[in-house]
Amino acid sequence: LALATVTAPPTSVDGFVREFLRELNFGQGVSLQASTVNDQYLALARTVRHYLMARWSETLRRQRETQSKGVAYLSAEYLLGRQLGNALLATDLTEIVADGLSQCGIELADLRAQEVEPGLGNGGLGRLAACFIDSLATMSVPCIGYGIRYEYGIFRQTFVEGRQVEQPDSWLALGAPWEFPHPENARRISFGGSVADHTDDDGVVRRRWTPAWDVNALPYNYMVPGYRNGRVNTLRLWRAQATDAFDLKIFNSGDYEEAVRAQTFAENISKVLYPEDSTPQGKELRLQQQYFFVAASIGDFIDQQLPEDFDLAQLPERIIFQLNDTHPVIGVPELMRVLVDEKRLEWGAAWEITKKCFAYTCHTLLPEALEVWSVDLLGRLLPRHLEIIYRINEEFLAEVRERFGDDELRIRRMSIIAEHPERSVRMAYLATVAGAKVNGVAELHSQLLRDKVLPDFHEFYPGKFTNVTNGITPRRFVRLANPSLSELITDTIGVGWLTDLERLRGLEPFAEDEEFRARFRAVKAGNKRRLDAVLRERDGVGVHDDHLLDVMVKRLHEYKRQSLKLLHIVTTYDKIVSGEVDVADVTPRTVIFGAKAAPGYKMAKEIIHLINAVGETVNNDPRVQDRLKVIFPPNYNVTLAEKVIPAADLSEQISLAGKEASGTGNMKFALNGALTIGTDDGANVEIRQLVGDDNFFLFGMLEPEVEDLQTRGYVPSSFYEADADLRRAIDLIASGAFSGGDRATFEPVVSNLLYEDRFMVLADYAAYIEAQAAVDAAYADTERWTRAAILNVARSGFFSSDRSMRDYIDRIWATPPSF
Ligand code: 26Q
Repeated sequence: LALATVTAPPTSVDGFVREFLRELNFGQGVSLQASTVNDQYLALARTVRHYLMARWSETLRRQRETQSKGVAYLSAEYLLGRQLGNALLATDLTEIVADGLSQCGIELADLRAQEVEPGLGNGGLGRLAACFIDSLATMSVPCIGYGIRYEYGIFRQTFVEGRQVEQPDSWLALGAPWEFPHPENARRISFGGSVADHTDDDGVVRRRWTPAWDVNALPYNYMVPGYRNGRVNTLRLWRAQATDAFDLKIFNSGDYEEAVRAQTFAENISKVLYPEDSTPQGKELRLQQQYFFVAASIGDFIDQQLPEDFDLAQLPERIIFQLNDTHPVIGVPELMRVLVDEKRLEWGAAWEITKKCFAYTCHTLLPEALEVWSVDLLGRLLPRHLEIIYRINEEFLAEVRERFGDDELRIRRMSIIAEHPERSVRMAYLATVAGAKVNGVAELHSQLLRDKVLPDFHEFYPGKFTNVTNGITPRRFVRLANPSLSELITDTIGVGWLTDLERLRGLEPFAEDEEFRARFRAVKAGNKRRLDAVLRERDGVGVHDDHLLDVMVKRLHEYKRQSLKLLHIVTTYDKIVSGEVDVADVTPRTVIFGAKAAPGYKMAKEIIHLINAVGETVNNDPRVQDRLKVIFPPNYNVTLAEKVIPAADLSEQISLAGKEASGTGNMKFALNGALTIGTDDGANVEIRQLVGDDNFFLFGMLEPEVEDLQTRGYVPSSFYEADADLRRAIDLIASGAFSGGDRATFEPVVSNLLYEDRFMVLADYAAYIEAQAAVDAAYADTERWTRAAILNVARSGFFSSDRSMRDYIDRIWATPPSF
């Protein structure tokens, strides 16, 4: 009977201590006295797992029993952040564990600090996936996340003489206590070879794919605990392993070296996360990764999660595959292949099913970020899939012709196959044709998607397009990251807000309460001191708690315009050292940057170098008297975000209007009581609408103005000529003031701004400087600033990813019968 259900260990301090020591002794094989911090961390993680186990098996049992419709989230990235704190929060075990550990002479904080975060994503898109699966678990929605178990996640960033140097992220090196390998569910994934007609045993001639090589896909499961609701969903990540065929070669060919090389080749597929997050190169290994995880996931869902006698015509009633950008779109021809070639459905029937099973989320507006695969490469790696894509395209274009006649220009524009500069497959078009729905990630983005990126498709399928504005999980980014603000909130409006974030509205009246404002400021000051301690320990530099803390953390990209922030710093510095302003009149500010550049993105790396160089000069110039500081902690990641964001006063969201699809950092800052200085871009638009113009520093061109300037012809140097402050800032950089007098060092950055400036930094400079002056003025009025900060928190409940998930359910997933 005890075996019929999984039970959890007793929820008491004693019960916990017994379980923890058992794990230490029998799991790690050490005594408490002899154990290292890592032993203790691993034992604790496994102990916490035990508490989640019963809920997990119960969740799986219920899912098997009810067979209700669920979501399979397909994402090449999950930027999860540390697991321990979140698991303790979800199970409400934090206090018991802290008490139990302290009885053993251990600080919980030290063990939490031992965890290496799984950095299996680049930035916004990967973190969004992590927030979404958290929300779905918390809302008790059946969801399985599918992705890749990269052996190396996003690189570890260091600086050598101010320049970025990348190091491998060995996140598995000290043990992986959160994962559950399931070799019994391994799948074989094939590649290459050829396709030919073949008469099957039923006498029907079908296309048959004879692949050239294959790999094993080994699943690793991770728990996705809902917040105190007894539910634990699953994240299933695939690891590539050589198949026996490779091993056999060792014996048969006698060429041992070649056989081992082949083995390494197979295992390379899940070796490392591609660190580019917007200008993808058409690398073959990347396409292998995509097909590898998507084919494994779709096969797994059909074979493992459905009953054996399942009627595949009912598939859309059981599952929706949500495509996180185009990275998993090869799943569309894969499902067609499975249904037609393996399950022997008619093409038409298979297409009807497939069209209902996928939905596509687009995360970009940059044309160079839209994924395409050369027909040549795709045909070599996945010949059958290429045929299927061609047929999908043929039938689609026939429909277009039927509607619009032989409008050849339109046909060429809409074809899934591009002819120039190279014949290639447009993955976003394939996703749009196959998806039941297509969504953008913020109102403005969805509008631009309809009007600028996919206008022909919007005309053809008007009902297909929708918006779901992104969100963030308040469990991690408010409760875990900002415990003192959370306590203040709960003290003021009671419990319940963590799973119903609109309740933060209840804080609005307290913006007028002087005592509440004082407490709110004390929270912010405390968070600054905490950040100061973290940064001192980490990098040996601190932050002043009487400074305005001005933060720009996000991937380094020209369109995000870190260089605009830099020009503001250089201008302020220039005004101090030239004596134009009295240093005593300068609002004391510390600017924090956090940003990784894709290793092959030259200009981004130059900008990183320049930020470090400006920091070095400004921070050490006695004339500045410590009233302007620039710090750039290396290796910004989820763990550091959780410390930086709660301490921030000012959130920098300064992308060129129309370029940032949504942004999600912007939401995290607002919910932690920072004010935003931002352009009318992405979700900034919605943040400003909600928090109010008085509580948001808007600047810069609007998207139509950007378009307009682009068509009129943008000449950056004309802005340089016309603005004395701008000229001085750029000249100062060009003069070598930040490079020991060497004018060559930053010449590429300077030239780029003056003669190219794709993202119109110079055009928005004056407006930005003016908005920053307004920030200084507002910050001087402490009570007014605090009021605005409180209103930012109170009015940002909309940005909970729980709300995003409700919107996905209502607008995309809820084809009845549903959740
Ligand atoms: C594709 C092919 C080959 C190699 C790399 C890639 C690749 C990888 C990652 C392309 C794009 C990404 C990531 C994109 C991303 O993070 N986009 C961001 O998504 C956020 C969540 O929706 C938005 O808030 C941001 O505005 C958007 O930039």
